[in-house]
Amino acid sequence: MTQRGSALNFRDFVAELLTTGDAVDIGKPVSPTLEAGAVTRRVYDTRSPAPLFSALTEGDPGFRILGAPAGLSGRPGETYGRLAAHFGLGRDTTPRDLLENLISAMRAAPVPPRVVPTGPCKENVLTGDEVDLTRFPVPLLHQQDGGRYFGTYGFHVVRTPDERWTSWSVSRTMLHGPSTLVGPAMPQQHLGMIHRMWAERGERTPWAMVLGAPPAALAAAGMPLPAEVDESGYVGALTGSPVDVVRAETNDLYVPANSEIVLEGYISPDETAPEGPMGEYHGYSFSGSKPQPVFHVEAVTYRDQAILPVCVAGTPPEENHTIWGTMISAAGLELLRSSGLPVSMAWCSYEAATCWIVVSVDIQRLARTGMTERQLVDAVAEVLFDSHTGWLVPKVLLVADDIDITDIDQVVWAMATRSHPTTGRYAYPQAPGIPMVPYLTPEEVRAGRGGKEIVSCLLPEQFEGVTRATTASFDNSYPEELRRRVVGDWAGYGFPEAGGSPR
Ligand SMILES: Cc1cc2nc3c(=O)[nH]c(=O)nc-3n(C[C@H](O)[C@H](O)[C@H](O)COP(=O)(O)O)c2cc1C
Ligand SMILES: [Mn+2]
Repeated sequence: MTQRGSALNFRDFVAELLTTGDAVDIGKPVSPTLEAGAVTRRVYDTRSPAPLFSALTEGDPGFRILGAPAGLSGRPGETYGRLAAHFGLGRDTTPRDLLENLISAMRAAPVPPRVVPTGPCKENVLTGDEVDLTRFPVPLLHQQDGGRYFGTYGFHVVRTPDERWTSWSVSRTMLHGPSTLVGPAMPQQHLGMIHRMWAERGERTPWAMVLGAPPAALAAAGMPLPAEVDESGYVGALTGSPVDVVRAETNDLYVPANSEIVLEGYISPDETAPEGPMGEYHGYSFSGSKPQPVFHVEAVTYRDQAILPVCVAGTPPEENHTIWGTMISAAGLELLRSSGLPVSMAWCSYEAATCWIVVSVDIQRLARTGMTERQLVDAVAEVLFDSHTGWLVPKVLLVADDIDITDIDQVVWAMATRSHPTTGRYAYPQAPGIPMVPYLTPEEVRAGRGGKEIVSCLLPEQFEGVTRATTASFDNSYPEELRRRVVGDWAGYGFPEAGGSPR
């Protein structure tokens, strides 16, 4: 029996989305060449249910694609429902509940995976000459892309040569040949770190890539946990049960037993090939390809009727914002809080395409520290910008915690009305950061530094724990009794019921 439930079984996750109406089984023939990508892009934009493409016009019959696996939902009160299903949480889960859940698992003891003899991912096994990745419906996602992308929502499995540390991490892979893929393995990311350890010995990196993985495992593989931490143990702590894993056919790595598709083989120590361009998480597609490592596939195993999950990266909200951004928010919040700073919440606004993180500050606690703005900002920079997590996000916004930072309208209001243009912006040109940020100069990209800033939206008196003005709003400008009457009698005034979500 394989383990079940939406967090630990991708097939159950898809079934749950279909049952709750948050996925649509599309029986109409759809082409993996641009059409599945176009439908998925429009699904993100319209917050529609996830598309399950069941009748693809290319690839061997039977294979399916799930688009927008963590897109947002347009149903009132269920915005984060698909995301929450990755963790087995209810459809009404709030961002704060998501983060607290992720953080408690960071603090808990890891629960290592459990090795089982076999599992559904072994229903079909192709090795050697039988390996032909073009039998799968590998989609062309945007017309600007330099190739078809197999791995947009899967994770790499690699282990250090001394077997001390096994990393699960999400990073894209493009189809290169019938049995080869090509994709980035940045040296700051754990995939690149471990690949380098093998390459320095002149050896191939034993490798596997898992697609249609247990959703909680995919999310953890997109989370900047510290180096030397096995994501598998974190998933066990997060879900409360060890992940069932099976040994790969051709190397000594272990993969979740009920995964939809498993590719196994090795990363060449020195061979590269052009990869990209691809529409990316920041919302742009730049022209030109870059040389990246080549992944050789020596065996493919897959479930019957396998489902390939696909993220069509680009303007928000897609999985680079909803999954990556949320996992960064949790890791960042845990770092800031455990450093002792007066921080109550952190959130990568999906609308900012994982290019900023908003941090809310408890101004009462801030006042007790006696810190100046400069001191607070430098302390936040030291904690975040020096970390594996902070490397990923170039901008930090500081706001008082009267602002609900998961509400972009409130963040915009705070930025416009509270941030001083001459004293409120602090640049950190020496801080290292991800070179993919669109506004970086070629010199900054080469140096791997620059373009990082902290914007303070804290008012001067908030450093004394005081807010000079009260908010002129429905919540704050009327007696409670009147507010209750107005809400209660809304239809009586002649308005349609509910009338949107009041803040
Ligand atoms: C849908 C999605 C796509 C991603 N694509 C990439 C990618 O192509 N390259 C990359 O370095 N990180 C990518 N990431 C982010 C990494 O998975 C993330 O930074 C993670 O922390 C990396 O694992 P590591 O911390 O073990 O190195 C992606 C994340 C998600 C959720
Ligand atoms: Mn890692």
